[in-house]
Amino acid sequence: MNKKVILSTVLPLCLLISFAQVKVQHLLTENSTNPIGLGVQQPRFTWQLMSDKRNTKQTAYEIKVSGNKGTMWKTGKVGSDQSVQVVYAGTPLKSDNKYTWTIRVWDNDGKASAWSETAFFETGFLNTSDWKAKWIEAGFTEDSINRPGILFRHQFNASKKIKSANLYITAHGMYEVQLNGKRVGDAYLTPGWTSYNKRLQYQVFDVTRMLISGNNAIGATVGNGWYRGYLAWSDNKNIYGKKLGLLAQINIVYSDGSTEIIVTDEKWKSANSAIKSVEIYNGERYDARDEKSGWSSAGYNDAAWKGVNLLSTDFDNLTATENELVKKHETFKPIKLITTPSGEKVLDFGQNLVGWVVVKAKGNAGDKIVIKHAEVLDKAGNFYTENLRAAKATATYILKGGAEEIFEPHFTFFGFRYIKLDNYPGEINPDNFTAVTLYSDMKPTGTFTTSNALINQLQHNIQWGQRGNFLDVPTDCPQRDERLGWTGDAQAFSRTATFNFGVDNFFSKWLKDVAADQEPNGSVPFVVPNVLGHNAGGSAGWADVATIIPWNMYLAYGDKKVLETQYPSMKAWVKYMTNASKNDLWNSGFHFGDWLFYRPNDDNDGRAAVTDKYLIAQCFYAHSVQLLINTAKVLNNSADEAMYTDLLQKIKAAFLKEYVTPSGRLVSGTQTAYVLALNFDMLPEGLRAQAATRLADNVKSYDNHLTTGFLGTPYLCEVLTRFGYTDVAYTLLLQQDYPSWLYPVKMGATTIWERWDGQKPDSTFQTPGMNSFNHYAYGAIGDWMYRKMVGLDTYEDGVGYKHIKIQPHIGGGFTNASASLQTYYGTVAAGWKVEANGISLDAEIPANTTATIYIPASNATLITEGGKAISGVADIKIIGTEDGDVVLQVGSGKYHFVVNK
Ligand code: RAM
Repeated sequence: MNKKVILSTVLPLCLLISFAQVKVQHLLTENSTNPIGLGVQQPRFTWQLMSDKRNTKQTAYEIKVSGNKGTMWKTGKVGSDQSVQVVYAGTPLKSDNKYTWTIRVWDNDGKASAWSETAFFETGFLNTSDWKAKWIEAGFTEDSINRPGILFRHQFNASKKIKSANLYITAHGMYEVQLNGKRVGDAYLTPGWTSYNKRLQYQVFDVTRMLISGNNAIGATVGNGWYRGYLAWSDNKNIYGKKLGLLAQINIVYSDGSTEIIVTDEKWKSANSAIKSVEIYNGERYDARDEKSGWSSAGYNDAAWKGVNLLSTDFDNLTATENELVKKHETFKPIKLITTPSGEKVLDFGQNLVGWVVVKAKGNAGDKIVIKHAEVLDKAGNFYTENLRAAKATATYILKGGAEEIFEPHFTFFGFRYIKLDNYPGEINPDNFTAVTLYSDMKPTGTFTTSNALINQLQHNIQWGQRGNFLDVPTDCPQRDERLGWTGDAQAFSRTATFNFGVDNFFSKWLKDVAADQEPNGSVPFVVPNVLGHNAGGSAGWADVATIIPWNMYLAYGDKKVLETQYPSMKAWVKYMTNASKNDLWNSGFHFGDWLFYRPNDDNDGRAAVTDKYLIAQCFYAHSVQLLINTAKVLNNSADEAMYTDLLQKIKAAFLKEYVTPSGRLVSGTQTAYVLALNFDMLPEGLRAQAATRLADNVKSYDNHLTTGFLGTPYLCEVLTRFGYTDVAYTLLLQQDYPSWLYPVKMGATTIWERWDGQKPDSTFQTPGMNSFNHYAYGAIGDWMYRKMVGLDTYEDGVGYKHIKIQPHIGGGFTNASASLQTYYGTVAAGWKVEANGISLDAEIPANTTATIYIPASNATLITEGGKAISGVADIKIIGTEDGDVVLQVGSGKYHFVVNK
């Protein structure tokens, strides 16, 4: 045999072998890649199987975890198909330690993969006694009017060669920290926002490479932040405390194995910073002339600095960081320099975003740059800030003069598309301005595109609403004097949120604050962290965040721990409603109701879609109880399951008696009333179809417009589709005038608005008292767009996309729609195209999952896959037909179906 022949036969064989073998990749610990500072004793491991072969499944796995003293956990071969969130059960972990792990799997052909690359995780402080540091505060009387940022510094000697060093740090206020003159890490607005008195997160940074053997210095700037800044209204400040403080500890391990700990203590120094004042709502005033050059480096002369005061406080509220920190993301250059009719100099960044502007400037000492922020221009084209209410949203920089200076603010953020420059020294060069976005560093997970440019813009706006308002906590809005964790908005948008970004850790963390701030009687606050007081809670549809988001996280991520952790909080909320009910009817207390529903200005003509608030309350009461039943089932708590099942029957019976006529008419004839009653199964089977018809008729009676507010909107199209009115859902989706999803798009929106008519057709604005142009609640339609329109969903019997459902709903005149989602198993994708002589459908199913696919076709003989009749494709199982669809069962792989007309 000549050489050529040998090569050509051997090569394909090698390729075949290497591709046929399953691989393990994308190792996650606690849903993150190589995290440090974990605060859990039992981290959860997730991995992905990669294989070019269809229908690849895991039948067994083996995990090895090692620490610096050897093996911590060896599972041996475990017969299991679980590849998501496998709980560590080895030797107890120690604080501030690094562990590595590796995994191999066996597939359904019984073949083993190679061992994966090793991943690692590091534990944080697992016991409060690990803290050796002391809380420090400024050693001088703070300026209580301007409340400038405060600097803390300390010089120390690291005597030997450094093997590793971790910085543990948190603050009363927001902090930024430097070591030897350099910023530590790339996180902003740390330590993030939690219910500080009960839960204050610390961060851990690996600073091994930032330290040197010899003299080092650490310096931190601390500003008001959420801790003691102005929040909510009526001069509400100092919510968590009056004084700024810092707690920091560097744990150093030297190459010779010895250790040293550097801590905040009485040896530190303090001084005022160049940040003259800084508030979340009002922005920052910074005077570069007061910068202290070299302040965070060794050798700096701090003789003029004051000492610090020690604060004796326990560490019980300290907790490791669970969510992704806020980081910088996209940047934007101005698309236009505008001189407005009233003569203002305005830069337009083309996108309503959240973050700040980095500005380059050269000038004389004392020159001032004043930057104001706005979301919109008014009808005349002038800079409009009335809707920011009391928030000054201004960044002021005073130059020190000389070389070019670069400014960006600290400890604040702005929601804006436009900036206005007042008295700018010299000519404005747009090149010197860069808008930088800031938001929690969630992984982007979803894509969604269609043949309709307006709908694609709507999706863009939904994603940007999420970017702007997932800033450590889910906020309602990012620009006015509010920016609070409104619970109703968060629950309404939570399912959609899971499609755009990975929000498992984001919500797990925030839900702990929901529980922490829950009142002893079970009432859940309007906003979390609660800054509105003990009585500001218990509203239907807001407080139900306690049950709805945990369940949504379980559905989207298969996260059972979030259910376990939140279960007491979920139960307490239901208990609250039960206690507030009489004869199983919850018809008392304050409720926001179907917030911002359709209410035209021409009052009293009967068109305002007012839904009885207690009818809404009863629906959400039932829904929360249903979610408890589901959760009790998942947690194998049959006693609770039985108890809540019994309760639910009573709640529904009371609903029927109070709000439904014998023929099935609801006392409120609104879209929201029918949507909630149908979505939460409040009506007996026999009354549902005609209720759905009433809903569809109602839509028609408003000339094919929606009239729903925050509570009805998320389920509107969902219910229409469920009861066979997808055509009506599409009509609503595609409606272009007020009220509709596309109306703001047509008005040039780049984010979702708080109100359907934030800006009216005549370009005037809704009341400035409440008119945000970046509010994600109405973006909840995204859920329907992914799950129903494209049809990419998970089954509840295989949550987290272990059992995928692909059921497209073709319509609305679209010629294509497709979506993809990064799940813990890998990429799930689906998409349909209307072709000249039929339709085509693509699906991508990751290894170790299965999918049920619904293909719109009257029978299986009309369908091909990869050019072959599906009956002849071994990997496809034909299950049957259902409502005009052929139903197929497949395993992992990529599939291209064609349905011929
Ligand atoms: C306003 C906001 C927020 C909403 C509350 C009830 O402050 O619109 O989104 O949840 O009211």
